[in-house]
Amino acid sequence: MAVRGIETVDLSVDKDELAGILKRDGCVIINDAVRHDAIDAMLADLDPYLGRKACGQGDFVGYHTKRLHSLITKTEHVGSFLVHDKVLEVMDLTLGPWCDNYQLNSNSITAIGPDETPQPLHRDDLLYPLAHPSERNACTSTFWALTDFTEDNGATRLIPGSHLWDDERVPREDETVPAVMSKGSFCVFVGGTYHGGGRNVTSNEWRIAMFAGYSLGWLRQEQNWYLSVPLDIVKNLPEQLARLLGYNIHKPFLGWMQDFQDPWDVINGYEELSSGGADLYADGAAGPVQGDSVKIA
Ligand SMILES: O=C(O)CCC(=O)C(=O)O
Ligand SMILES: [Fe+2]
Repeated sequence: MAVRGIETVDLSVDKDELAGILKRDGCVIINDAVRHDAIDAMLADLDPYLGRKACGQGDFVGYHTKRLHSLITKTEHVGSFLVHDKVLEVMDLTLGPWCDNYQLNSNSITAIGPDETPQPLHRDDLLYPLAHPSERNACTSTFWALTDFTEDNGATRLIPGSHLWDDERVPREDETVPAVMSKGSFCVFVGGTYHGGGRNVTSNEWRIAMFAGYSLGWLRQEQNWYLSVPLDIVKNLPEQLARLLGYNIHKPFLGWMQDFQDPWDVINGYEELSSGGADLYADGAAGPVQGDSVKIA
């Protein structure tokens, strides 16, 4: 029996309600968060790449699933999804308490085709050697529905509440619930929530998702953005997006360049040796301490 269903809310959902659902279930679906024309514009850019891309060759990546990465280098339309107000609100809630800033961890299309079998259930925070349940959430995942997600075409299956389980408890198929949602909605879940891509039993439907994962700003990112996105592209990104990629500093001084400079300042023309070094300590602090918002549990 499923633990409980996946709660679905509208974009207008109140922040406290959202926080309560995420705390209890570890997951939620936000309905109709973007217009279909924004999706269609992005898919039009990505279609040629998806057409050429081969399917995976493994139980985890699937045998009838196409994955496409480094989307920022392939379509300018992805940016507005990655910094969508509601997504950032969720990241403020689920990552904000344990870092001064969070970052993009990875970002890809996962397109599940006919005949795909279910992906093994897993937790996305398996990237990090953490015990469960943990005081801190290390990463939060979002799945945007670029096509309708149905039980038949491979909707991601989740186990609401499983973020609270310990490491001994093994997830069972009959505890999962499919994230059924319409094109333009997105599903979000914290790193400890068990989930997996669904089985596609249709004869001709591709379930297309855009995955964007975010993590605490002091962790190593899943994808190496510095080598994945050429600097010429980074320089032309909106500052908020470039900082999400990692062109940023986490207090007190993680990630500096040259004379303790913020990487965004450097790629915007800071000349090395032109200063003795910025003070990267937390604002107003007498020494190298963590920023105010970082709680050490
Ligand atoms: O595509 C999906 O629905 C899930 C994929 C997933 O969870 C993963 O690859 O980590
Ligand atoms: Fe996953």
